[in-house]
Amino acid sequence: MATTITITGAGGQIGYALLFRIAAGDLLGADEKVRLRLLEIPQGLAAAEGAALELQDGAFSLLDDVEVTDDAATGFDGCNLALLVGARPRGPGMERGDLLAANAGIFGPQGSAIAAAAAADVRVTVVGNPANTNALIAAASADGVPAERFTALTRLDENRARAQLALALDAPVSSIRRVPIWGNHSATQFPDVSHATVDGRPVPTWLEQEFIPRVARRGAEIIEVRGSSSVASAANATIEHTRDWVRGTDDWTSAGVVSHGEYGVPEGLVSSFPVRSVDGEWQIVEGLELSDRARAKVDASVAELVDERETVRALGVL
Ligand code: NAX
Repeated sequence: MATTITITGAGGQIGYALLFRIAAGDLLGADEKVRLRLLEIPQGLAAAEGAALELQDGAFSLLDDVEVTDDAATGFDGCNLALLVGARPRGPGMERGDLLAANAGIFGPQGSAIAAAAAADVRVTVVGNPANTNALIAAASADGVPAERFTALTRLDENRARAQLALALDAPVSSIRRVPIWGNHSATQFPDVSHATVDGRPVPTWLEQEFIPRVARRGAEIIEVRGSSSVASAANATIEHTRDWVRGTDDWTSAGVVSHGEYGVPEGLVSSFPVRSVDGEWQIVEGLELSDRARAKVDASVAELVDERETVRALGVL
């Protein structure tokens, strides 16, 4: 039996970086066959079809089948894992409300199509921005699918945070653990060093001042230097997030998951938390102490999520 994986925006940059790693077994391991569904809009179909031809040329032994489509019902048919990468970028003169509305028009119908066509065990990773609120909209539109099956990617932020700490401390990145991201995948995110360890020892707190803006600005820095937004690192984080969800974790990581009121985050919001993956489900790590400073930072990012939800509600989407 192969696992069916749907990638939206498969003709785009992150899609291109994802497809070949999935086909090579990086997501589900070297023994698991995969069936890929590449879902695009009509303008993106040619690029996705080109990628599908290249997938053939890769002669991947794990790749059972590739289908390219612009029809959501076909794209999500029998899907076990959905990686929602395709989104509407912010165009010139577009306000934040316009961006939320345009993406609600994508993620609402995709949530409905997932509910109608996907497999009963479907798990959804939303990458396309604004990722947290897009995940919220998709979940709200997917009647009968538990909201916990919809998550937003904040693993890239966590990876950036761990890498920056490793550089600052001149330590291997593998020695840095427990650097959760709280809140929204946006400039308000709170990368939290207060629980971080390097080789099991606490990380000096003086790092925080320099570190938080550096992590939050990293996406902009990549654009400045590279001339284009993060692609391979985003695909890598998408694979790590989804792989950990399926296979489990032995320590904390970060993911945007639905709140049940943990840490005072309003119920129903998709917010990033420290999480563990146990038996195929994300569990929020509870009981952590938050300093007043940390609390204020979490609250500020969560306030932005509340505001996004209000904007979307005012549009009549939720
Ligand atoms: P690209 O513009 O290269 O690709 C997007 C693709 O999505 C295009 O091929 C487009 O045709 C397709 N698309 C648009 N609407 C669609 C729809 N309704 N159904 C299916 N496909 C659709 O962007 P790329 O660099 O690949 O980035 C994709 C998304 O990831 C963006 O929204 C970006 O902001 C977001 N990111 C999220 C990150 C995260 O950590 N959560 C980090 C990286 C990235 O910035």
